[in-house]
Amino acid sequence: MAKSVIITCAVTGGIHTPTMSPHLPVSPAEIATSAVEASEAGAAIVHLHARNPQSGKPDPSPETFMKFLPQIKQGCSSVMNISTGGGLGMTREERIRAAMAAGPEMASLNVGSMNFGLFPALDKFSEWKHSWEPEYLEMTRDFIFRNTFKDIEFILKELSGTHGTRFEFECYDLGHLYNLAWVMDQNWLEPPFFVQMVFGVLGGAGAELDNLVHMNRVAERLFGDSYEWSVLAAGRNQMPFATTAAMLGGNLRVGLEDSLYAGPGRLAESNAQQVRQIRTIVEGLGMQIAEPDEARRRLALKGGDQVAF
Ligand code: KMH
Ligand code: ZN
Repeated sequence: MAKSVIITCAVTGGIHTPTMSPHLPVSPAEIATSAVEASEAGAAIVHLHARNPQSGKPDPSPETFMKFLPQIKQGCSSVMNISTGGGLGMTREERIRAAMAAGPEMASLNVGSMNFGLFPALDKFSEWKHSWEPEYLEMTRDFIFRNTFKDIEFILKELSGTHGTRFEFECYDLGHLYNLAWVMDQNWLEPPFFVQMVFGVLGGAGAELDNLVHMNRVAERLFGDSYEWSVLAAGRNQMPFATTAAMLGGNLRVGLEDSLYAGPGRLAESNAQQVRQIRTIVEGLGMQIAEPDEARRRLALKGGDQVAF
């Protein structure tokens, strides 16, 4: 029987800005509600960032995270995954603060430096809710998303050493898979490794099917049976790539962090809507989705009762 599909939902992220959609969760209450709804819809993992409740700007402070982490824990049993990518422009120390305070089961870990261009979105809007939004997007024209080998080692050792946190290793291009193979060779962590392949970010691999097939083949060669893989694609490629990942035997990620849409020109009204959409497709193809405890078992996570919140 085919393995079930682990759905991750990335609830708000640090890429989209409030002007882009009225449905983007911003306040701690909105983030908590949206995460719990996504869980009820079928997300075994919720990937979490925080935002300043007034401005909607990505916010690394543990105080803001702590306004929604306990609520989500109370409201559902999904695995809570705290981003260490944070918002573009945050320092390495800022990026890791919330996860260090919360000791989650899982945290994201970006395994390569890259350009990360959000500036094309500037052309789509002429008015902004907050002045930081166009500045943030413009800044990415000259921005490097820094994830050096030293950064990777620092985040990995701090979080796994202190809390036994495990990782969603985000790979935006072929070279990142080789960076991750180097990480594996250091024997800092026991397998399995959860590899999130990312497509369609300007600066990383484009959302084209042969890129997915090739990265998948290389991952298989590099990681053998030591990994679980998942796919996300930004924007309009989100659902097609998630569907393809499931059909190829992988796992998938949806959520408003990666795409604000539910169809061409149609904004998604919630994270749960996107989860329901992909769940319907997956189940329609004759596959099952994974419950949170199955995801915990397959990814060797420490358990939802072992966190510091
Ligand atoms: N939005 C993804 C492409 C992180 O949180 O560590 C990037 C991401 C990074 O998820
Ligand atoms: Zn993220």
